[in-house]
Amino acid sequence: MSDRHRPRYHFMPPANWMNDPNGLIQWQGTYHLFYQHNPAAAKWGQIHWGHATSSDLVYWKHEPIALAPTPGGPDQSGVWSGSAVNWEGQPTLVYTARDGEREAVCLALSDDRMQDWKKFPGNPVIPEPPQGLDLWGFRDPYVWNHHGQWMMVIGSGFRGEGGAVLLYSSPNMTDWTYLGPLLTGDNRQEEWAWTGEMWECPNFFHLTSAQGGGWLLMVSAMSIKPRSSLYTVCFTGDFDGKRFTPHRAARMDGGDLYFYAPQAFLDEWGRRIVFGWSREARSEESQLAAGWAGVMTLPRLLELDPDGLLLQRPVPEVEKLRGAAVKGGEMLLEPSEESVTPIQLGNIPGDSLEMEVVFDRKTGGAAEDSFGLLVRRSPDGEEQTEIRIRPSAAVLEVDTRRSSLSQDVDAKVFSIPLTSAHGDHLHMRVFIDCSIIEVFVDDTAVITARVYPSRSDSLGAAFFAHGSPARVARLRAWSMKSIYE
Ligand code: DQQ
Repeated sequence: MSDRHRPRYHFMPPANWMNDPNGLIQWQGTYHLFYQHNPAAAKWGQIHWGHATSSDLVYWKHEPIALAPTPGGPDQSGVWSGSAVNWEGQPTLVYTARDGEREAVCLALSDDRMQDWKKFPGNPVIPEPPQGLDLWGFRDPYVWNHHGQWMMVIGSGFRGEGGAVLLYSSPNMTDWTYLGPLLTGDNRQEEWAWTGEMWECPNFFHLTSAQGGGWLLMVSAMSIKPRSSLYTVCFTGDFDGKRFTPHRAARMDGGDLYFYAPQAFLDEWGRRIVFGWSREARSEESQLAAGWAGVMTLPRLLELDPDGLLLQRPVPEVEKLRGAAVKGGEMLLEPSEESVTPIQLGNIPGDSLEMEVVFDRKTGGAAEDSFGLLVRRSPDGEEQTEIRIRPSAAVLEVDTRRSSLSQDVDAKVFSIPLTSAHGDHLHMRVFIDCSIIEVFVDDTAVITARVYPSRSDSLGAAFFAHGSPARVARLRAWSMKSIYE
């Protein structure tokens, strides 16, 4: 395929539209990734569940479409997001059935091969939201087994109040009892981030750590008017079997709506792994012309550090894609507004690589001081994407305002706090795959961004420092193999 912006080592369907990851599960060793899919066009529409399998979370095999809307059925307008569980030894999908504006919870079952899904004859298992509540939305069931009892969280919002996650339980997977809201947002608070009016795609799970761990609630916060996806919010706290008491809340990815509707699952090794959906940042017209839209992020391993801070890093399997490598030693970056320090990438293509850079950690300084990396850079710097650290504000930023000369793209400065300040060094990993860039700093600050350079020579990389000197302790870069060849 000749489309320069089409990623080569991130999961995508063969063609057309993809949004949320769904039904993530490892079954008898095989990873299954389902996803929201419009097989008819590269735009959102009549949503099906696409399906792919993998033995290593890196290389994927496309499988037949798993679920399609049934004419006249409760899902006739779309098979929306949901999760997968092992229900008495049988692979079971728990999904949102859309009929017009109505949303209900349905099940689909298969044998171990997961090639032929049958909708449960007793569908819908939850036909409507609880009575007497004034809600925005009722969708995206996420199910787990809690001490022998089935539990489910559903995304919603209380009108005039804020987003909400509704908690249900069931002894048998088919009869569900509403237990009350697991957590409700407050649409007036903006102390650290506004959490919108509705919460989509809740995920709720315990993350174990050496210190015992904690419960995590991930929600995709949405504004109703204007209708827009905001970002994924992650709460960490305690769960007593009925109520969740959050102690900490943070945006999970500074790329905001470009890392949305993530789903986490536990693999057979006990690892909690999350995939997010990265939507396109170019016009619908360009997406239709390209014939594809939507990319899965790299699978990320979730862990808690000793202070209860969420750690996110790509699963180690991703390293098998590394090819040609370059290394660089210590380097002092003199501050300059005009000149940059080019990075010699040799044979490594500047649009398909991983970079690992260790910088000396800096704190404080003047407000305008910054340092970092320029990637997808044309030789004259006309196009470039700036990945910068601003020590005074203690933030990581990805600036896409000069990423493309095209006016067709959403370009802005993405920002996320640097929450971990341990040690003398700051550890940055950058994954570039054509139009998707994922930046991880100290495994705690993450930004996913989309870029569409218009120049075919926007393939360079360089270091920069503004305001005061910075120091690179070490650099390594690898070309990344395509998963599609
Ligand atoms: N996408 C699905 C919904 C979900 C939203 C529809 C989040 O189930 O709430 O495609 O992106």
